[in-house]
Amino acid sequence: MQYHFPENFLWGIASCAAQTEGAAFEDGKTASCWDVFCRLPGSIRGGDVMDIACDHYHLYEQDIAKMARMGIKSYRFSFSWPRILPEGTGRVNQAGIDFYHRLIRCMKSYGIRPLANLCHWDIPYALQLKGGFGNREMIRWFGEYMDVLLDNFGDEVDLWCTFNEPIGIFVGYAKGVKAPGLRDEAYGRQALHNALVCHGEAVRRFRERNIAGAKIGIIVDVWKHYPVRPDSEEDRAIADYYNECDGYGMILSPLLLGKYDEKYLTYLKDHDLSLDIREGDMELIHQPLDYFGLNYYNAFFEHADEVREREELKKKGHPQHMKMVHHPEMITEVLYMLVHKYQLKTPIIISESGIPELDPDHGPMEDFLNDDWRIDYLEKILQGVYQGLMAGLDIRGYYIWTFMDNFEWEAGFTMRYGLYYTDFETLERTPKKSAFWFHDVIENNGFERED
Ligand code: IFM
Repeated sequence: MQYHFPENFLWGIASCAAQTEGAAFEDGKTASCWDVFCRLPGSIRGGDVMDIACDHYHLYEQDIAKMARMGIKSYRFSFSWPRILPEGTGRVNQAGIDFYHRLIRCMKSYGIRPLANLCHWDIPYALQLKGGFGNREMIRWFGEYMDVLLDNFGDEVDLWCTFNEPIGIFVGYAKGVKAPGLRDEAYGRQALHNALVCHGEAVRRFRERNIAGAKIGIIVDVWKHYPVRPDSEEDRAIADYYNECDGYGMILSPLLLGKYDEKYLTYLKDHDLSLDIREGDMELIHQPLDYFGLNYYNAFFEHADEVREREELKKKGHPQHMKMVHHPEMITEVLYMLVHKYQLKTPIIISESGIPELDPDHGPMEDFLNDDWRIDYLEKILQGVYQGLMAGLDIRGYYIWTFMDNFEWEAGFTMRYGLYYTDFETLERTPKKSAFWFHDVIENNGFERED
């Protein structure tokens, strides 16, 4: 069957400053919360740090040239807040501004459209010391950061995004496995609420400028949990918990419906937790978006017995408890959920999808280049996107995570998501089979597949 995508479909690549740029302490950039978190013993597999990462800061020209050869139409990158505002607020670092000018101009010289993301978790450590997203002052600081970006790049970038995956903030403050490494559930839930208000404040300031043609949205990852046995109350309750109280529901309900879900509110009450929600917060969060970015990786099917077993293993210190079963096809159901349950009316961009290969022992490059299994997975996701399009959903683009293997947060350099293989010693990038595949998909504006 032929999968042919709409004209002007935005084929893109997504990345993130902290995971790729390196130059962590160069040209006036100060530490981000992640630079510090990496240095906490035991926080990152193998003790890796992101100081050099892929050195995209210096090698961006060759990276963008490679993207251009692949035919990429849009490059989703993020600004490093501590590179722009080393103290988080106040003093602007001109060298940081200059770098992003060079980066954006380079993309545009190849006709690649920038999609600029404000926050991909790496806030300035200076602000982390003041509580980070746990501190409501963050709303003002975030707004100021938005203003600095609009002052400098408002006429160069027409596609903006406030946050990538705000859930990462909850995980970092409540569960400790991401920066800043705190394990305080109440604080984590409040930090997430505050981050959503930051999003709203940034959108408000963006609207004030009335920049002709410029669009703003937010990117949310949806890992949906389903009951294995839909008639089992236990399985349903587990799936509900993960969706509404530990996952996307905590973000999509306020963002798209203007209120927290009843199940979440009940959970908070039952666990003696409460959120500090101030007057105007919900309106600020629930502002019209120009597009919605969906990151889709996988879905989970929950069986109460397996969950109990998993929890037991976790208690005994075996965190690698989840058997990874892949469900690329479930993206269509998630798209329908956005439109039906969350009443999404704006265009949708699939802002990330990808699949990693583990490399804990740093095996030879040749083992990673023939990634047919990645191509199979990405095609299945695209089949799901296509089904959504055929059902009339307004899907405007599809971005792959990611251009080159990079620093995969708590997994350090042991998880390879790239279409290009990165040799982290020499920093050489080598295309995998999937890079050629994506080139062909873009060139043909689709692909052909039998099943
Ligand atoms: O690497 C991350 C990215 O930063 C956010 N989305 C998921 C990716 C893969 O885990």
